[in-house]
Amino acid sequence: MAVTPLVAIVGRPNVGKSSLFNRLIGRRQAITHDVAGTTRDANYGVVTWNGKHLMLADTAGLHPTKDELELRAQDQITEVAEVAQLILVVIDATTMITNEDRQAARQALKTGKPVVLALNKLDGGNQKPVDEFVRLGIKHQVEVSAIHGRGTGDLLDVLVEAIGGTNEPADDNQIRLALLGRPNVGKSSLLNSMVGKQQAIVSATAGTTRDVGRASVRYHNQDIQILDTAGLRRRGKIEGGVEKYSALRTLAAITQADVCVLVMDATELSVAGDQNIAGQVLEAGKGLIIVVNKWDAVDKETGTQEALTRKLMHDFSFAHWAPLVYTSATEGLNVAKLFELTRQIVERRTTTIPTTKLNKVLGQLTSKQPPAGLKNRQPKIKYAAQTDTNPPTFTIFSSYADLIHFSYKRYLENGLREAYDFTGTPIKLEFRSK
Ligand SMILES: Nc1nc2c(ncn2[C@@H]2O[C@H](COP(=O)(O)OP(=O)(O)OP(=O)(O)O)[C@@H](O)[C@H]2O)c(=O)[nH]1
Ligand SMILES: [Mg+2]
Repeated sequence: MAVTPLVAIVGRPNVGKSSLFNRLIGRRQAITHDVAGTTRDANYGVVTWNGKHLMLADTAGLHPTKDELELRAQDQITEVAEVAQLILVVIDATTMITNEDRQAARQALKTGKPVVLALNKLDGGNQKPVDEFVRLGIKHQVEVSAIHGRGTGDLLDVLVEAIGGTNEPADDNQIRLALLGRPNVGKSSLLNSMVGKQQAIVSATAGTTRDVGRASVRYHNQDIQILDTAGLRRRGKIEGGVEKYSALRTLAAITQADVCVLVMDATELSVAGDQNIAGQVLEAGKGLIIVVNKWDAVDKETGTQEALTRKLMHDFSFAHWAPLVYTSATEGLNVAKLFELTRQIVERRTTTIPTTKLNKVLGQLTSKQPPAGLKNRQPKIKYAAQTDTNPPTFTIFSSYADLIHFSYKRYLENGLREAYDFTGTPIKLEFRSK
């Protein structure tokens, strides 16, 4: 239903990829949910431009450890070739073109995906002859300055245009459900169990799913396509490449999905990595179900499940609205439940709340607890309107909107969630000064 195209930002070191990424993501970066491990070095993010959503990924930055040497531009492209909808090659337009730039351009074009060239660092005067850039063979070229913000609007225009038709929602009325999670947690087994027949490759060794496996099922007159994501790819020598690859694959699966299932292994929980995946799902604005799989393999006493639920509610408090399901792929426990949850979540994500009703709820919330301000500057919330679905997005007009504190935004979100059932989906509140 809702595909968010993935734009991979590539280029040789020091051309300004991360600065450009930050500039394009803009304010959104700063207001990303405060989740441990997801904000600090979030190098993916959704930008909305003329009503289109794009997921941007700073490919070189996707690796979790800092001290790793950056991948060469060509290796970056190899990694993104299959999963990105568009490749944005960044070069430093104030220096001579290098061989690495040339190879990156050539290789990006070879993927057959749309390619856009950003001529960065053009903050005045020092540009090299244009011929040189033209010879790179990339049709779409945009001059930008990541530091000063010059040309970023033009760049976003070009990105949206170059992506073209692939930006439209796949018009096949299928719900897409992505199974995400670390290697070996049972994603493929869950898919098999959901489909009810053996279709994906399942194995006891980590990293056996070679590609995204897909299977479609029909549930209550609704087609649901299940996407299985590859686990860790064994690529031998480039250790960093392995991690990056799966991070990007996960991201790519998220951009294609309506609802994501974060699968965890009950016998081997790993909080940080899973929080990270959940953070990506939130940023992309997709639905989320948290699954604790292999529940059959856990020695259970009275209170085992309750205690684990409490722990996970705490670990995933930033996604407290996500349903938590205990499954066994091998025994079929609670597997069918995922279909019903998915259907409900998709329904909630497409709901539109009438403006009068919305403002009634908002009025109650603000009169019960008005936002705090400064001495002479008191934010006063005026009205709200739902401005988007998938995920439900609300624009709230207020005086001194920039003074409204994060905790107050959360208060409003929780209040809306109490009034309306948004279980399983993020909602977005956008504040505008008026
Ligand atoms: N006991 C138990 N074992 C399970 C369950 N689900 C999966 N397994 C086992 O866990 C192992 C890994 O399962 P896979 O389905 O291949 O895991 P995966 O997440 O797809 O792994 P990658 O594709 O490598 O990331 C296999 O040996 C499965 O039989 C479950 O619910 N209970
Ligand atoms: Mg698998």
